[in-house]
Amino acid sequence: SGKEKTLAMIKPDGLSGNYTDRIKNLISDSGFTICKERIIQLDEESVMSFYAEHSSRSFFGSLVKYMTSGPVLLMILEKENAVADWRALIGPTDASKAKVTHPHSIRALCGLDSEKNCVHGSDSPQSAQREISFFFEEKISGRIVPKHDEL
Ligand code: YYY
Ligand code: MG
Repeated sequence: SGKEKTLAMIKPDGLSGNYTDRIKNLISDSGFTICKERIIQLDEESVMSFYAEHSSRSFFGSLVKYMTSGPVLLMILEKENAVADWRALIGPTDASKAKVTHPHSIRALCGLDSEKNCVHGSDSPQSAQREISFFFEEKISGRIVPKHDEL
């Protein structure tokens, strides 16, 4: 029963809407440790690479625009069963449905719809490994925002 890591992201609307403190409180109250965090302004190239599995979907262009509309907060979260537990805490993809079916989820709290759903979570341990290395080990294209911008 070792600890597991997952990749969490507060998307542009979550960050600009000042939900960060509430989300971080939910993170620590749920037993996660934040191992590393960084704020970055993603560019189109890095979003297209991050969401490559969705590149043929009709919503892809709009998704890229949304994800580059402002800085995001990236976090590596750690606990036992981190991947599944973080997915459970954020709730379903469509935030408007989450408000009905999962009213205590983070997406219900701060999301809007199936695109603007305020947070991301890796969907499997394999995805978590890929996404953590994508954002924390590779030199991704995008602008690193100085830490004091978080406040
Ligand atoms: O993993 P999760 O974020 O819950 O959903 P995915 O099905 O992987 O979709 C990734 C991302 O794409 C979603 O968070 C918003 C966007 N999206 C969308 O804009 N419209 C949809 N109908 C489905 C997904
Ligand atoms: Mg997904």
